[in-house]
Amino acid sequence: MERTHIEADKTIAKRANLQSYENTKELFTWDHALQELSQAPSGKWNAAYECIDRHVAEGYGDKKALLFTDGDHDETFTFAEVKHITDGYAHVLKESGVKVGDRVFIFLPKSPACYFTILAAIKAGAIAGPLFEAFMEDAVRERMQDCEAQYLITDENLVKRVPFDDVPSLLKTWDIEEFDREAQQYEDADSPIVWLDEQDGMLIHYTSGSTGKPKGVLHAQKVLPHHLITGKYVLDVHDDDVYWCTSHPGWVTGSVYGVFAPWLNRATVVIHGGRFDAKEWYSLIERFGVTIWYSAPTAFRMLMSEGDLYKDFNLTSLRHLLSVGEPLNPEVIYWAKDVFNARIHDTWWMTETGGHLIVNFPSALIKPGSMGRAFPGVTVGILDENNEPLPANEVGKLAVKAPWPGLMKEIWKNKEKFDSYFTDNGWYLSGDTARIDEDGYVFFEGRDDDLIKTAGEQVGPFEVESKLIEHPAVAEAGVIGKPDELRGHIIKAFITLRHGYSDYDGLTEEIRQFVKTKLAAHAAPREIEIVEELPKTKISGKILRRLLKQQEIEKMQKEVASEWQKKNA
Ligand code: 6R9
Repeated sequence: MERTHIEADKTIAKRANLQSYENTKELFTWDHALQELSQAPSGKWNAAYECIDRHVAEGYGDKKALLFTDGDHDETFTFAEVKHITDGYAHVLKESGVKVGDRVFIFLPKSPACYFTILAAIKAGAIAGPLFEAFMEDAVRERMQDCEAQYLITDENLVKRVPFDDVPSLLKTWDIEEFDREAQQYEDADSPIVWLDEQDGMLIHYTSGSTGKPKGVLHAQKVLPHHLITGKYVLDVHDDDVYWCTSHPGWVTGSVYGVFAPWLNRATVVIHGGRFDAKEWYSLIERFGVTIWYSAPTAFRMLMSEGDLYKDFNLTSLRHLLSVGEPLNPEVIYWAKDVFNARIHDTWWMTETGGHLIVNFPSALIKPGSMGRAFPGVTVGILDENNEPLPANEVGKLAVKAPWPGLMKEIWKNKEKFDSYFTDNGWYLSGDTARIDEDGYVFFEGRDDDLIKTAGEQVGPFEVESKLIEHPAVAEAGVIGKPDELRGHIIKAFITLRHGYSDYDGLTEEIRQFVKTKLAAHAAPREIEIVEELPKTKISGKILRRLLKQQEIEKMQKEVASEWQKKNA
C-alpha cells in the first residue's frame, strides 16, 4: 500500500511544546519574547548572555551544557563552566580592543573551543564570523576580505590556510591555545557582557554562492526571539533533552540550531568532532542518550546505505529527528520510522531567513515529500512570474511575507543584492520553486534554475531523485536536464550504488523502468550514469546539480569538437 502520511505519536504529541497547530495563530510576538528572554524588557540584549549566563543566574549552573566527543575522548561542561570560560575569552577580546560591530573570525574545527569563541565574540559586542573547517585559502580570503575582518582565532593547523598578506584589515590573530592562556588572568573579573541594541550585528555567514561570489549575510541581535521560539516549538527542547546537531557552526544550521536555539532553551548540547562515521554516530546516540537529532538528508542517506548496522545499537532514546538543507526523500522518512521508531521532521529555511519558516511539529501529522507548513504567524505564498499569489497546488516561486524576526539585516555592503530579494508587494523571494496543497503543506520542487523542461513538460529533479532512491540498488541520485536538440532537455540521472551492490548488465535499464512505472514515463531518466560519488557543497552537503549540468555540457562540447576535428583532419 502506498504510504502518504505519518500521524503524530500520541505520547510524544502530548508532551510537545506546541500542542495544536490548527489553533495557534502566531508565536513570534513581542509578548512571547518578553516572557522568554530575561533581558528583553530593558531593550538591551546580548545573545550570549541569554544562551548561557542567564541559566546560571536562574540556578541552573550545574546543569550539563555540553557533551563533547571526538571518538577517542569525551569532555563535559556545565553552564557555570561555559559561563566562566566565555567570560574569560570575552575579556581577552575587549582588552585587545574589540568593539561593538567589529568582525571576529573563528576558524576552528568542530569543538567546544569553536562554540566558546563564537559566544565570547558576541559577549564582547562583536560580530562573530565562523568559518567552516574544510575551507581552503581562497574561501578564507574571500570572506575575510569582503567584510574586512579585524580579529581571528584559529589553531596551528588551520592557520596555514590564512592568506595574511591579502587581509590588511586584520589587526590580531590568536592561536586558540595562546588565547586560552591569556584568558587565565581574568579568573575573578566582572562580567564582560556588552549590552546591545536589537539592530547590532551578531553573526555573519557567507552563503554557499553556487553562482557568483559568496554574500555576507548579517544577522542582528533582533533574531533572538526567532531562535528561541523555533527552538522551543520545532526542536521541541525540554529540560531533560540531549540534543545533537551534526553541522559545523560555519554553516548557518550549525550556528543557529547548533549553538543558539538549543542553548536559549537550556538544552544539553552534543558536539561530535571529526567526520561522518556511521558506527561512531550510532554509538554516540546510544552512549549520550541523544533524544533530538538534527542532521541533513545526505547524512541520513549515508546511514541508510549502511543497511543493518543500526541493529548493533540501542537507539531508543531518540524522540524525533530533524532535517534541513536539501529535499528530504519520503523513502528516508519511512526508513527512519522503521529503524529508529521516530519521525524525521523536515524544516525549510535559508541563511538569509535567519531561522525556520516552514516546519513540522511533533504534535502534527507529517506528509513525507512535503517540507511541512508555515510556522504560525509566517505567511508563505507561491507566486507567478508577476509576483502575484497562485492558487493551491500550482507550482511557482516560493515566497514569504516580509518581515519576520530572523530575517537578515543586510547583505554586507551590498544594498542592491539585499533589495533584489524583495518584491514591490512585500514578498521575500527565496529562489526556490514549490507548491502548497489545500492543507497548507509545502512541497519543494527545486531551485529556480534546477527545474527541467523536457518535451514541453516541467519536471522537478527532487521527485525523480526520490523515486530513484526507492530502488534497492540506489543510494543517492542527482538529476539534471541535459540539453537535447529534439526535446529541449532530456532527464539525466547520476546515481551512486548502495553498499553491496555493483553495476551489472541491465541494471540502469531496470532502474529506468522502475521510475517509468512508479512515477511517470516522461519523468524517467533517458540516461543514467553510475558514479563513485556526487559533487556536493563542502559545507552543507547539498548535491550540486548545477555543477553536474555544467560538466555534462562541457563533455558534450568536447565530443562535438572532436567530431569536428575528425571530419576536418
Ligand atoms: C538552512 C539552509 C538554503 C537553500 C534553500 C533550499 C535548500 C533548505 C530545505 C531545502 C528542500 C528543505 N533547502 N532546506 N530544500 N527542503 N527542507 O540550508 O540554508 O545553506 O542558505 O540554503 O537550501 O534551496 O533555498 P542555506
